[in-house]
Amino acid sequence: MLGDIQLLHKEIREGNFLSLARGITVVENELNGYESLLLGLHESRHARVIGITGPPGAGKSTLVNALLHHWLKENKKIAVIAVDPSSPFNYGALLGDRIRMSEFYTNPNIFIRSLATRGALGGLSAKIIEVTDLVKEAPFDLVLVETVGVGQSEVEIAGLADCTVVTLVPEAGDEVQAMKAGIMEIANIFVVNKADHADAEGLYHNLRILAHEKADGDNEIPVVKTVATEHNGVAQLAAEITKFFDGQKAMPEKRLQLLTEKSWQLIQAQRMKGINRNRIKEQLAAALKNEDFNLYAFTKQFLDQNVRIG
Ligand SMILES: Nc1nc2c(ncn2[C@@H]2O[C@H](COP(=O)(O)OP(=O)(O)OP(=O)(O)O)[C@@H](O)[C@H]2O)c(=O)[nH]1
Ligand SMILES: [Mg+2]
Repeated sequence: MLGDIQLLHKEIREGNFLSLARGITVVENELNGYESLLLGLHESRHARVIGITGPPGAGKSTLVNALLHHWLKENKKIAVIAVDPSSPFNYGALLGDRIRMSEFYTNPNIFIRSLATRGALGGLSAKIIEVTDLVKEAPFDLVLVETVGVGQSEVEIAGLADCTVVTLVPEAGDEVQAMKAGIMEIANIFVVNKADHADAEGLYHNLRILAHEKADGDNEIPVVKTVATEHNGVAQLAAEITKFFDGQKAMPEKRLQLLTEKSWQLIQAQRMKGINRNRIKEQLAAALKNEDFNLYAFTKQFLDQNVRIG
């Protein structure tokens, strides 16, 4: 088995897409060899990871599609990891993504993979981290990770990506409000997509003011207007991403911060392994039959029996 994993790893490093797809399945489902595959990864070999986040329907996939067109002209090799929205509400949009992206499925420079979300606490981020790290092992220039951002998940994507692009749209009025509550901290670049809509200018203006207020010396978060469907503003967005990466070269602090965040997520996932609400409920139902039931004693016992230490 170990030999198989070594071969798989070698093929992934050589850029074999089929092997990469298999490797992701191994990691995603924690199949045999999952741990040794991850333990063999080379941290130093990396493609840059760009997180594209924002509310449902903001045009993230359309934007990714337009960026792919742009970067393909520069001969870049790119991977896209689309983190599936878990709610059935988004299913139509997801199908739309597939159709829109299908033109790239046979392109030898583009690798696209969807990742299903997990319900368990910590499960989602740890899996995205693991899969992204595996994808980085293949010879890509850029890895794009699209996630629907609703509150906490945006913060999580920022812990994963070298550059976080927060995509907003004019129609949702309370977004700037939400940003004040923390999204501001995680955005490296703001996109005002659907700039063809009438009130885009207002959102753009407000974001510029916010970015200016939060500016750290000359480092003001750029705000880019796009019409993703028309590919308008996409070259400018790509240029801002490149500029951001160029500015990051001299910042080892950011790398340390990212690795700390990733390690924290992985530790959390490890510690929560085998723990889920159903299991707690089952054991609780049994324990409640005992007349001197005590929640704290129950919890302590549950932890003793279920948490893998070390
Ligand atoms: N008018 C206009 N429509 C756009 C623009 N960008 C995207 N759209 C449309 O907005 C809808 C949603 O676009 P998606 O790219 O699927 O949005 P998303 O953020 O990936 O959506 P989820 O993944 O479901 O969160 C689609 O119908 C797009 O055609 C734009 O710049 N202008
Ligand atoms: Mg999408």
